[in-house]
Amino acid sequence: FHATVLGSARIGPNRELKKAVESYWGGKIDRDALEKVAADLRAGTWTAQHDAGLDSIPVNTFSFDDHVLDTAAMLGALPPRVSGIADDLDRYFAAARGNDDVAPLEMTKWFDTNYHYLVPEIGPDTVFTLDASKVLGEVAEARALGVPARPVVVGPLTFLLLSKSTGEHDRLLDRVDELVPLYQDLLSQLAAAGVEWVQLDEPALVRDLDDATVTAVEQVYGTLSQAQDRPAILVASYFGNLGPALGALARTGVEGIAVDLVAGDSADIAGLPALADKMIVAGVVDGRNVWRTDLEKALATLATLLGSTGSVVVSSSCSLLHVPYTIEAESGLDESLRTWLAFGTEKVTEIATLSKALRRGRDAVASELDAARVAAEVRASDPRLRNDQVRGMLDSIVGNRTRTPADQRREIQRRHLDLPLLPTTTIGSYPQTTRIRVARAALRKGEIERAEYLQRMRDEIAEVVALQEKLGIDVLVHGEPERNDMVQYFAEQLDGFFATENGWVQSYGSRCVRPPILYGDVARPDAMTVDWITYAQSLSEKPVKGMLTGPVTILAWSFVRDDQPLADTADQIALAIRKETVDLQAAGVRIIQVDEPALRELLPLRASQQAEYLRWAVGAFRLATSGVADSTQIHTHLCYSEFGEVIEAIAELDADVTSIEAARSHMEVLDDLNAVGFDLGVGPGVYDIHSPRVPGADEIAESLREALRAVPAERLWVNPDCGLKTRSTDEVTASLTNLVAAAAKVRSELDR
Ligand code: THG
Ligand code: ZN
Repeated sequence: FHATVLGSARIGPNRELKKAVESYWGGKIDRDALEKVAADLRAGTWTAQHDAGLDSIPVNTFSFDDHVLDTAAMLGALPPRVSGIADDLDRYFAAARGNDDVAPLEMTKWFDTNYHYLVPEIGPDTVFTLDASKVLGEVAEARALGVPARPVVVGPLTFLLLSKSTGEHDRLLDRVDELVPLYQDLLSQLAAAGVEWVQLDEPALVRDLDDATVTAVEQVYGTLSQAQDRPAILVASYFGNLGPALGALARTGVEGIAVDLVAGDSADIAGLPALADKMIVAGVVDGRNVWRTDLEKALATLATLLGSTGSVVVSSSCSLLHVPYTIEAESGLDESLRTWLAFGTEKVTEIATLSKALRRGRDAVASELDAARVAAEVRASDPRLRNDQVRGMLDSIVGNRTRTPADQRREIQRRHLDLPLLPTTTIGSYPQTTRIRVARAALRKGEIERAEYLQRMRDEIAEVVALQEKLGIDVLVHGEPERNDMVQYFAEQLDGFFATENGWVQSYGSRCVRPPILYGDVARPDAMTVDWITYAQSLSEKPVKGMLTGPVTILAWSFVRDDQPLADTADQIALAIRKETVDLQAAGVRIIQVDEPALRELLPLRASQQAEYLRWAVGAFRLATSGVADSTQIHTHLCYSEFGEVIEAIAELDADVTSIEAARSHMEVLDDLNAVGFDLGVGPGVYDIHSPRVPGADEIAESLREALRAVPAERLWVNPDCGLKTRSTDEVTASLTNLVAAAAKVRSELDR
């Protein structure tokens, strides 16, 4: 084949799958209705790609929830705790989201993307068995539609490398011998169904691999490719270069290898004679960002491959799971910006164009090449890409990323703030009540005036402040009723961003996000949060925290311009945040929190690139937070544990107080922080907000006593482990009552 993508979005152009799945969970539609929505979405995706000119269409990239969970289900590796559930779909959703009786699988980030997968649990009792019904079903469905289907399955190595061991032995790769016969069986069933090509996804191979893993690559694919009775095998890598795994794969009998030429490059490929008889699926169209492809550059890249490989297929760099469906759904886009972008549908067209150019010559696509070139020129010369004031300002303060030493700040802030030992606080958001959602919807539909909306949000703030006063919390927040998604909230107020209307991307399960598009120099025309915070502060004598999102998180949760280094863009956002901190301080705000929940998320997959990332990421945070006086206390909040590789960077952020998710990791993180000499304020989350369970005061007190064994009382803060947005007001009131009581109890035990 000549033109393909590695996978497709599945949530639906108008989030049809999200709506259907949630209706099914709520008992509003039955399974047949859900299956119908799913089949229609698949058919729509496949036939559109086929009609646009792709000649091999990925199937089985659809999922009711997550493709890694689908793989676990295919391999008989759902956790034992759901095995008693008779209905297969109920069992599947129980593994994904839990129910009254069972906890769900853990969720974690899919490499360095914004998608989250479910982590299969594999223990000594796991007996792998093959159930190929889902993939065979999709193959048959595609066949019936006349679509040239190429089933996609997560490969055995990536499956094991992404799973979690629940037994003593944690090197799951040692169990790959149990999976190989199942994959052989799968291959023969696919061959029997008439499948010509199968794609086995092995993105885990672009990470740093030890020698034993590289050997396993060669053994596993050597064995699989020796089978007589099988389709041709395409091993798909994405999100970076294969490195030593490329040579290992080249030495096996697999027929094709997909390489990411956007996140990675073609340097390794040219030097490998063993690739001369392989099909290379060249990912030249970026599957995870939204910019229109430079077709000339892509053609040049493809040309370098032509001489050194058996054949070249034009493809996306990864699945289109990570980009919205189509720019056609954006009516508010200005006409110039529109021509710079390519979402899923447009990327498929680009791939078809490139493939045509490769086979029939450039003249066959002259007008497409022209249009792409003009769009690139228009983009490059757009005045919005450069804001000289911002650039000048950055040049003048760029070295300015340090504050007075932390111990001196601590003393100044102690006098300025006059807080008790073990101060209590919350992370920022309070429950997004129905009232808030109703008001937001009414504003959007034009049913209420902006002034009315603002008044309703102020009423919410007043209520949240009153609640915190009543509970006896020491450092208050305004509750963030005016923010829906924090990144979107700031993007809407900053120059250089465009917020889409319908640019939904699956984040996990039925949950989606609409990442803003960061296309030009970032500037802050006006204060963004000062009115809300000063209003909240006017209602209390206690300090109310200013609440901002940090530069790295804004980057991580946006589609970011690709025409300058990320580090430069991070600094521009940092400058905007820095101005906001200065304005907040001038308005009388004494504590400012700059959240960086995504600090860990952008960490490069290869260790060799991590230090450089952390250098600029920490630098951007410090640029954002070093513009205030010593007396202004800077807080930060980090989510999603797994701090391992970034623990030193957390210390280097130099925030006066850091709140972290620790309710579930049993304070281990405090020991880790001590190990790197962290000596600033810290609030290890003392209860898990992701669960509806209300923790008892004794239980919280015990957590605090445990924390005090690692951290002196002068540095310990008391807070939940994350924002309270998703909880009910009743749960929050009960939990915080216990949190305040626990802090008081432990305070009274302190010997002073
Ligand atoms: N904002 C953005 N990206 C994120 C997060 C975020 N990525 C990582 C993490 N947080 C993902 N978590 C969530 C949590 C909840 C939802 C989505 C991602 C969610 N979405 C609503 C839904 O799908 O129903 C839609 C919300 C909306 O209307 O905007 O609940 O916090 N950018
Ligand atoms: Zn959090």
